Amino acid sequence: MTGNVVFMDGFEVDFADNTVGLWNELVGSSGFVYYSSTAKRSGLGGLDFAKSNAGTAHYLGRQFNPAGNTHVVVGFGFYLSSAVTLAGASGATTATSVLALLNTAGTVQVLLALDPSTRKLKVHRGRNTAVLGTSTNVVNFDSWNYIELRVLVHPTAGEVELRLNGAVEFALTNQNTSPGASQNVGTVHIGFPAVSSAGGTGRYYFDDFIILDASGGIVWPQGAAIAMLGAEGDGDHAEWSSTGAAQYTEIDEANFFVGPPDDDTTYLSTSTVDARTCVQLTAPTILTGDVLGVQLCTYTKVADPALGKLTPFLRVDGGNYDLSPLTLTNSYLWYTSPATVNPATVLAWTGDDLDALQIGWKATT
Ligand SMILES: [Ca+2]
Ligand SMILES: [Ca+2]
Repeated sequence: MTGNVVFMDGFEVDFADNTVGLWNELVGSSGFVYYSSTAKRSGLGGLDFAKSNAGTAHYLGRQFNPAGNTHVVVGFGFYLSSAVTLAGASGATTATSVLALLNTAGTVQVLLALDPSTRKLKVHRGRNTAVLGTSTNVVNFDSWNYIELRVLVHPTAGEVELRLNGAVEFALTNQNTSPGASQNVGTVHIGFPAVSSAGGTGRYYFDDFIILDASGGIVWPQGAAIAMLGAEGDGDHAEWSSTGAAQYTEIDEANFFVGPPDDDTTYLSTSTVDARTCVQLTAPTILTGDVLGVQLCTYTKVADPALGKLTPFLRVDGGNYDLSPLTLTNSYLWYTSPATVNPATVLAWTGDDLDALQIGWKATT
């Protein structure tokens, strides 16, 4: 297991429409992002993108690594509705876009687009310039497709490989995949990404979205599903103040597809440096195949400027394993902390590991 999880989202929380959820950028002029309990490939929910006005960009974006990655694999479920007429972009390309990988400076390195007339996938260099490859197979209407895109960013020795429903559509080497001066990928846009004066029309669902860093070895998600493990009991540390009798009941409202967190109504808090709290998790619902990784999701803010950080941690077999500290603001935001392997064994997670796992948080200055 060599692919490191960068970011994943199974869209398992019922966020309000037109909010970023676990992402951190939302661009678009009207209602078009819906967290849905029906537009899903697996689990409790998925993401519904509905866009009827061609000509502007509408997307969710995520900056997933400030330093940038040079070699990534993106995998996701993709549903294309036949009920909405596809329209091409109004820019130089005739395709409508699905996903863009940008460098840390905000330049589009490669764009994954859908030809509205053939329903074949195209990978462009840059916003809408050279077509590097076109799929042989087509994206199916009204059912879930699974797309995997691998990109090695380089101005001459770049690589692009596209898989659609498990079939290798093309695998290119010695490509220019880096029109931007910074040769990395630091941001992903999904939906109808920022293509100058472009952006198509259509209706897409996304689910089971994962990005892996392939610099240490290529791992293909191969249709991986993403399941949420929610809080179901207090863990071994309960050193924070609670607005209720238990710790976990104050932070468990995102467990099920019933609504977003309730902010300052029920919560845990502390002003004690190094105080820990942790919770037990619901049993994993996916127990077949390999576990590509775990991602701890935290919804939090800071009220005391002296305690500006929070350290998420994993508790495995009685040991605490701190993840990277989060730098907080005084507004609630979602943070994601990937953990590709079990820190106690430094091996891939197993179902039994996940069943016993506790997750928690430590106040950090
Ligand atoms: Ca899902
Ligand atoms: Ca709460």
